[in-house]
Amino acid sequence: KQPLRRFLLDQDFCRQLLPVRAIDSHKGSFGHVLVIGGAPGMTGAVTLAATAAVRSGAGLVTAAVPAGLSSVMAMKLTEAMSLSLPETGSGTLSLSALGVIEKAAGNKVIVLGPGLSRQQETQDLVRSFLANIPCPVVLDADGLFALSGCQDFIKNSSYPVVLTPHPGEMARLLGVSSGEIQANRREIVEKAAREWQAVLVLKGAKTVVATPEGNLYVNPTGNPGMATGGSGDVLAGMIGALLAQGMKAEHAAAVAVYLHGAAGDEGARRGSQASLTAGDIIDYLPLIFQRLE
Ligand code: NPW
Ligand code: AMP
Ligand code: MG
Repeated sequence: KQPLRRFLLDQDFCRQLLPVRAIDSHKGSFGHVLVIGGAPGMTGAVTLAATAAVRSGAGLVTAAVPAGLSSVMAMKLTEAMSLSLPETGSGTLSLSALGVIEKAAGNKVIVLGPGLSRQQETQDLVRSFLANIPCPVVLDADGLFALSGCQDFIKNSSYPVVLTPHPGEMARLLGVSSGEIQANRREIVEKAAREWQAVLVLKGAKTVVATPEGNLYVNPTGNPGMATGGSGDVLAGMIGALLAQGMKAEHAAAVAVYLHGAAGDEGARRGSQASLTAGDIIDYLPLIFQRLE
């Protein structure tokens, strides 16, 4: 077991790590994020993740959703592209989407899980994907649901994996109550990051990011106004975008967590915590990035 290095995240840390845009750069310089998710009734989650990725500097973003939803996605998204994937009878992603995903994955970063659903075949698809990870991955939401008992898959990945559970999802992964997670956040996240060999983002007030090597980042930004549907989907897209721009996984996760909270704080300050929406977090990102440029 290696010694822990603890960091309190701040603006200078983010400024130092964010990629500088070279004068002759082009969209190919900033990576391609492929957001995979969506199910009937949950197109919003993919929309938020994909839009957040666009607003966080990714060169290209594609939202890959079940075929029946791709025209809805095309209506909702302008800057991001959409990709139609094979679907089950209930309109969620089917196992045969795996081949398409593997083909599309080259040179991309995948954000897997927002609004995906917990339909059995869709969950099987996630596990098949995790058994042979083709590129850097951010696993969130219903993507995390499929990870229970399969943590060894990510341990063997040759690409970085970032997991973004809220306390309820972390509790499910460990088979304990969310109360137990909240009572012992740092110790639990440190241990899981080491054991699962993944960058772990345990969300909630004072989000903590832990690495397999024993680094631990604590986030001071954010507020209870962010306890609203879709906030986490925004964060997943942001982490994907920073990964796609070439940041190391732990830095992409830590910087995205800080900026996501800062955007939520700005939204609450100019409006109110009660009225804050996940979309507002995205809308304040330009202001937050401006402070760092
Ligand atoms: P409780 O209620 O406190 O007992 P789930 P989800 C617990 C999509 N979305 N601290 C909570 O426990 C997502 O992307 C789509 C402690 C409850 O049991 C997913 O695909 C949207 N406990 C899907 O919905 C917008 C906490 O966890 C459980 C906790 C399901 O995701 C919304 C709830 O979590 C949403 O993002 C905390 N801080 N937070 C859209 N517009 O399309 C949660 N819990 O069952 O994992 O469901 O997070 O809603
Ligand atoms: P999710 O539950 O996946 O939608 O994620 C919720 C997001 O909002 C995470 O990034 C949380 O850290 C953030 N969030 C929720 N509640 C709070 C809170 N009380 N203080 C700070 N951030 C919060
Ligand atoms: Mg979530």
